Amino acid sequence: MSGLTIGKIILEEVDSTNSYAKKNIGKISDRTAVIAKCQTSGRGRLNRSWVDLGDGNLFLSIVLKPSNSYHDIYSNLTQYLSVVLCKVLEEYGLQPQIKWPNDVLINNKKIAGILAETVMNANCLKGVILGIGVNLNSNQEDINNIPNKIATALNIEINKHVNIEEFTDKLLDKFFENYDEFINTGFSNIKDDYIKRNCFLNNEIKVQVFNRTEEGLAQEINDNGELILRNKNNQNVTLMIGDIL
Ligand code: BT5
Repeated sequence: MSGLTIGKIILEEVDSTNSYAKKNIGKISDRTAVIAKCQTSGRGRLNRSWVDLGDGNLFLSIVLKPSNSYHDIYSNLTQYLSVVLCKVLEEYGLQPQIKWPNDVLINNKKIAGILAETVMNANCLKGVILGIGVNLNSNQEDINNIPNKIATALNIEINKHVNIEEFTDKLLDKFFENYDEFINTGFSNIKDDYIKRNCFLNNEIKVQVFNRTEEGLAQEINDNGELILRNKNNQNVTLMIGDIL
């Protein structure tokens, strides 16, 4: 059953579902899913790109309009979506893991990417665009050609073609099942679910934060979803964003 309150815009081809949602934010209502069958210029964070692996892969942007002003917990929506995605992948018999802040991995290989963008007009929040790409159906050769990343796709992991509509509906239903509760309570609402799937805590790690690198023991995820590193000077460093290397 697909979520009854979710509007859907389905596009044959687009540059990027996030860019489309951004351009049309005034016309798209709250809780709308923009889905493209083909994406020609998919975007990752920091100007990186997201590779379209052909038919049967998911390119989705969820448009949300939770209030007229920005609240810090909206930045945790990417972590919320990573937990939702893990729960859906678990229904396929897999054991996904989360690499802070929101990479979802299967056996250490990246299966999905999440990109959140906010659209503001002066101090007024026009919307939050939560973009997600999930590799659902690919061949190993195309996966191997993804630059700078060891990746995988769901069909490779379960050895079976994946029905994209079924997967999309599962993801959207699960997302909206607890969305209102999450918006009202914030990261603490999913903290346990997030931590139990993590693959980085208690490890010595390096984190790229723009052009600097922080190094230390990944000690904790706090109630805001931030990563606390204990560095070699025994100081705690709190990170909001970054890439674990
Ligand atoms: C992300 O960025 O992982 C966020 C990607 C979000 C894509 C969705 S698709 C729908 C919506 N519309 C958009 O335009 N974007 C969103 P980041 O953490 O910066 O990772 C990007 C890196 O992941 C790239 O530099 C590659 O190394 C790798 N990558 C690219 N395509 C991939 C793929 N299909 N599968 C796995 N890894 C990939």
